Amino acid sequence: MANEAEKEAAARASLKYVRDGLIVGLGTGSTATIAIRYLGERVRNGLKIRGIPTSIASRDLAIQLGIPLTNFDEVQEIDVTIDGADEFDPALNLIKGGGGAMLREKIVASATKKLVIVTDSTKQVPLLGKFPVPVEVIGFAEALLAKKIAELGASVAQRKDGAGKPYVTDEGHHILDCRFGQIPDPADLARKLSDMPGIVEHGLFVGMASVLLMANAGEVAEFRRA
Ligand code: A5P
Repeated sequence: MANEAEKEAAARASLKYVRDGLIVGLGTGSTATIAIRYLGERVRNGLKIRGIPTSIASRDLAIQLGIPLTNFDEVQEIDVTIDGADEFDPALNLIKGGGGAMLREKIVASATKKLVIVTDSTKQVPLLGKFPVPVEVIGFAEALLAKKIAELGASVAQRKDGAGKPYVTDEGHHILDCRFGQIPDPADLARKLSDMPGIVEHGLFVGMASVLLMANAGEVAEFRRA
């Protein structure tokens, strides 16, 4: 089954978690985008939800589709968030941020009762780390942090945009993509990164996902965090 068809199937399966009256976190990335499009279709057919987007791109898409939006001034708890992931392990720890949105994604996830992750079958790994961990940094500290993260054993590269310039996030920061290789203890690494002043956020999501829907060869497998 092609990747695109798997993303489509996983995104479609996530709709069973959405019903009238819910506040819904809207993820970022290609799989979450498909889910937002399905939500838009449901809203056109009468579904009553309010969305909180995790990026400017997802906000713009939701507006275009007519999905009513809200924000943290109005609500402090999100019922369900549908988002993608770059990798997940058997404990449903995640690497996110391939699309550069992990800061808002993690804020939304932290305010969410049920975080539903949708992926194709390429995202499943026994141990995280094939995918680099994106780390969003304050410009002032960038060179210092690149050295400090390298001392933890990573090879570190500044993310570039399509024009070869430093990639700038929705919140105006740069991203360091940090290749650690296999990460045996994601919670430990997450703590070490969070403890470094100047790191705004990183893409390790430990113990946050409630449910993960992974499409594989025509089936959608559902994993729940123990
Ligand atoms: C966006 O910043 C990411 O966290 C995405 O959720 C992640 O990169 C997965 O994206 P795809 O669904 O496009 O693979």
